[in-house]
Amino acid sequence: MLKDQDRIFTNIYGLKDKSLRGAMARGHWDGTKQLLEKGRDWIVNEVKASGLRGRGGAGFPTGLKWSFMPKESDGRPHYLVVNADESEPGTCKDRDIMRHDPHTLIEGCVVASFAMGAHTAFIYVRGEFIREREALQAAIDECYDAGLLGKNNKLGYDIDIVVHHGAGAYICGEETALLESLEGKKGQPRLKPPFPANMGLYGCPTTVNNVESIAVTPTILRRGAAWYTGFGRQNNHGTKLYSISGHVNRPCTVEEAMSIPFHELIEKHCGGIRGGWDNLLAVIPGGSSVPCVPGAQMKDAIMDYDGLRELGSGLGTAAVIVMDKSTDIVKAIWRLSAFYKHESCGQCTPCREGTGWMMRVMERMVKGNAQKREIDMLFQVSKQIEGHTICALGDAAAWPVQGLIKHFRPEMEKRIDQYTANAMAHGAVLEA
Ligand code: L3W
Ligand code: SF4
Repeated sequence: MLKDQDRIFTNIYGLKDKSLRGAMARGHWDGTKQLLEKGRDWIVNEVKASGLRGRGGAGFPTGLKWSFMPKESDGRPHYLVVNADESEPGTCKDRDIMRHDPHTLIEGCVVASFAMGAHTAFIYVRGEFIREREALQAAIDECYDAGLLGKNNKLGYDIDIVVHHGAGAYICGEETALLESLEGKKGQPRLKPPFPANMGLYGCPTTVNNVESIAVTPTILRRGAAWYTGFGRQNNHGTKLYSISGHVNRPCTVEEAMSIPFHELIEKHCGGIRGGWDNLLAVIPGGSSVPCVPGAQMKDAIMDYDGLRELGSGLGTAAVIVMDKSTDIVKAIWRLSAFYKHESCGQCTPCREGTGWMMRVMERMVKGNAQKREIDMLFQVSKQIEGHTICALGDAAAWPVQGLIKHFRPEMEKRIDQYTANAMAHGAVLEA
């Protein structure tokens, strides 16, 4: 288990003073100027060496992403954009950072902006996050008052931080849709390439990072890349905020080491599975966009990118949704299908049409009002969505359905048999 002194987030539950004074007393904003004096290259290289991977779901190496930003200015300003549009079902970690430990994010914005030559950082906050925005803005105002932000500040690097409030669309968490929205347009994803590092906000070099990715960087730089790589396995280093919800005895968000065994995570922080481990049906280990894993396989799972990929799923945002045997798993996945259908921006046909199609078939699967061959058809349709869309929402809609069919096909077939038997008992004439 991670020791308290190794935790980066020292106020994730909001029990301590979250003001600038409180944050400083807990070690934040310590020697920030000295970190900047070490230079852009040192910062980027240290973040690369730490092995930090993007905490928003894709796990792209953060230092590498920073290194994509042009070193020399061609006259266009550079921007840092923080993706605080946390909307992935099950995910509630960035919310806690902004609400209770906002100075980790603000200091991270300074360090990251400096490393990439940006003088303005935008934080795009999810529309529903009113208290988070207020806490963040209050903390930013404190920093302006204390001379840590703005022009001619004490740190010797001019930097402004602008909080932008979204309007409540999941798709605006996709980085290019977020940029469109920030520019005042409809939040629809752009084709990539060009990637934001070349052509981002207002056509300028831009890096988009998740809240947690940015918030951890000052501590990594203070303690050193070697300290960070001391946690987790090769390619899966660091500490991580896990949001654990569903059928555990004590749902929580907790910072733990990467690669912690699932069993340990649940026992130590959540008081175990409701009704005991034999009552575990399935887990969605990384937010709703990754496939579910049957409980029997999850018992020995390692909670990192590779460990969960080997189980056919993913770490995603590390939002761990636990389902016990009281769960109607077909209905649970149908609910996700409905979510993705609702959130599809409608820009590309496989996603716009496919998500609705999947949702409607899943609706019938919940009742069993279907034919068994439709299970294969459903799988084929999901395969035609996966990889054929502009953004990852199409994949995200397809994977939960694929996971259901792969692991719970007998449950789907049982329902169809029951529905058919009931219908025949009532004299229905069924289609061939
Ligand atoms: C320059 C290249 N940059 C990749 C950058 C790219 C992006 C990052 C990752 O989706 C996933 C999605 C959700 N040159 C580059 C390059 N980049 N190649 O690296 O890119 P990518 O395409 O792998 O992923 P993405 O489009 O950012 C993110 C999944 O996360 N997810 C949850 C999302 C929801 C939240 C939330 O609510 N907070 O994060 C969960 O699994 O489905 O697969 O920056 O530009 N050659
Ligand atoms: Fe929009 Fe879906 Fe296409 Fe993404 S995949 S651009 S959400 S229609």
